[in-house]
Formats: sequence, structure tokens, C-alpha cells
Amino acid sequence: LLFLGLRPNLSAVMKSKDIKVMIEEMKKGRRLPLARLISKVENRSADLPEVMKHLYSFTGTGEVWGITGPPGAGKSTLVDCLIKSLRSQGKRVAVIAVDPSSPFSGGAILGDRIRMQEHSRDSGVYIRSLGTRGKHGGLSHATKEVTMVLDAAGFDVILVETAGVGQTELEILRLAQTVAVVLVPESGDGIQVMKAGIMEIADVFVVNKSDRPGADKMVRELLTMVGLGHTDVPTDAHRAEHGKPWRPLVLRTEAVRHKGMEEFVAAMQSHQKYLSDSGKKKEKTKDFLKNELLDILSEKVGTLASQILDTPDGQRLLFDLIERKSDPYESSRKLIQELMKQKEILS
Ligand SMILES: Nc1nc2c(ncn2[C@@H]2O[C@H](COP(=O)(O)OP(=O)(O)O)[C@@H](O)[C@H]2O)c(=O)[nH]1
Ligand SMILES: [Mg+2]
Repeated sequence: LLFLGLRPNLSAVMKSKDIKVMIEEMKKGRRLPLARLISKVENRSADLPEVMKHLYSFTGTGEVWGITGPPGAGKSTLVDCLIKSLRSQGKRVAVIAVDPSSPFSGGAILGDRIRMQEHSRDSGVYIRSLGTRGKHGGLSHATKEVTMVLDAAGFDVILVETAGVGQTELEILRLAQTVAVVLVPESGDGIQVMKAGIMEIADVFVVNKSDRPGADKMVRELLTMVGLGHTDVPTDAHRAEHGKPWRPLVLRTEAVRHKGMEEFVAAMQSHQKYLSDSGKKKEKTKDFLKNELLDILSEKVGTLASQILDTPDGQRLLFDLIERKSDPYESSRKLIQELMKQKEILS
């Protein structure tokens, strides 16, 4: 009920002037217009081009930090600590919690709601949960655009918490400039998991729950890994193009008792400084925007193409395919020809 109540009139297309006012209100720090703009992004509203038109020039200053790792590692607890630390530095902080499960079933959402209430009186903090039920382009496109909205709203740091399940940990690279991978000592197969992909994305490794046995061992293993054999992974080679590579930092924290938090914040900030000093920040921005353009393009093309396939001509195309009178590549060529004739492709 809460969820339904929170989503007002999303499909209605708004006037350009009203969108402009909405963005102005958001920039004054008001939460309702911010929430509504985020909903427009999340629901892929027809207003998006207009929203972006008025919003884009205000983006480009917020830092996006990704916090990823297995469920239960303590990411949300760490995020909570980060909010407090960053607030004490006077920074405005936004959090996007990406729940890979349905927004109606996840226990994580309940925790996020409690946190939201805790910070609800602080206008310098904004917390938002996002589901992953995007129709086109998946999670990362909408989430990426939500970071842009929060950036334009004037948040200094935007924290994106994602549970490292399947591809989501790699998608964080497309969103965040600085990525922390959170691990816990008892995950015995942790190192194996990292070899499968997490290793390459971490700028900072956090061994959380360091009150538990095995923390020192894990820190040592990670330090060994960071120092040996893994400096030639593609991301590092990429990093090395412009000056010396960033060697991931390894820290231990105990989030429930706020231990190690100063070091954690300092590590994230030192990576941000590294990005700025080395010129890599610009490179990351370029990648981010390139992906944004490609995402918009595939979303648009995908939508139009599926509309075409629903027309009688499109049905014929599919029928020829079923009858083996055409092959998928031949049919897709025809579909592209059809697409090029559509005026909407330029709208
Ligand atoms: N013992 C211990 N428990 C922790 C620590 N940090 C978080 N937890 C607990 O671990 C559980 C999962 O934490 P949560 O932040 O929700 O994990 P997430 O799924 O990664 O977001 C919660 O019960 C936390 O209280 C820690 O440093 N030590
Ligand atoms: Mg969580």
C-alpha cells in the first residue's frame, strides 16, 4: 500500500515549464520533487528527454561511490556509518540501495526503510531503494540516471549499495567512480568469488566483521593478491595508461561498532583524489557518458523495433523467420531498414 501510495501519476506527460519548476524546487532541497523525478527515471517516463534537458547542465560535481559485496556482508551498516562520517564533514549524502530481489519481498527494503526514517529529519541525507525491474536496459541504465538526478540535486557524495549477485557487481563499474568491495572473514570461498570478477572491480577492499575470527588471515590474503599477479588485469592496465596504477587498498572494519570508519572514508576519498590528479576522472566521465548514450540508443531502438514487430509487416517478418524463408540476421537487416523510416527515431 505504501509503495502504491508513493507513486503518483507517473505516466502523465508533464509540461516543459512544470518540469523546469520541479527541478528548481528539487535544487532548493525539497524532497517531493526529487522523489518524483527519480520515479520518472525509474519508470522510464515519456518525460525523460525533457527532464534531462533541464537537469543535465547541473550534473558533473557529485562523486559516486559503489559499495558492493555478498548479501549480509554489512554493506548497509557500512553505508550508515559512511553517512554519519560524511555528514560530519558537512557533505550532503544520497544513497541508492539497489535490491536485486523484488521490491515487495526483500527484507533489505525493511532495513532501508528504518534507515530512511532515522535520517528523515536531516535534509542533507536522501535514501532511496530501487528495484531491478526495468523493462529496457535493465538496472544500470535507470540507476545511472538516478545518480545524475541526485548529482543535479546537489549531493556531494552518492553512495550506491548493490548486493554482489551475478552481473550486478560488474554493473557497479558503469555507475561508480570508486568501488568498495565488502567481504567477511567467514566466507571461506571469498577468494574464489573474487577471482570470478570482484577482484578486478575493487578500488578498496573492506574486510568487515573483523571482530570475527579469520579477519587477519583474509586481510593478509587480500594484500598478497593486490600485490601479486593481479596487477595486469584489464582495469589496472587501463588505469596505468595515464600514470601509475591504483593499487587497491585493503582495510578492516567493524561496522556495528563504527570501527575503521575514518580509514574507510579516507581510503575512498584518496581514490577520488587519485582520479582527479591522474586525469582518470575525465576518462571515467567519458566512459560513463558513452554508456549513457549507448543505453539511450538501445532503449529507443529496442522500443521502436518491438513496436514494428507488432505491426502486420513485422508479423510477416517473424512468419518468414518461422518458415525458414529468412534467417535472423537477414530479418534484423530488414528491421533496421524499417526503423530508419520511422520519424520517431529522431524524436
Ligand atoms: N559481528 C558483526 N556484525 C555486523 C558487522 N557489520 C554488520 N553486521 C551485521 O550483519 C548483518 C547484515 O548487515 P547488513 O548491513 O544488512 O548487510 P548487507 O546485506 O551487506 O547490507 C546485520 O545483522 C548487521 O548488524 C560487524 O562489523 N560485525
Ligand atoms: Mg543491504
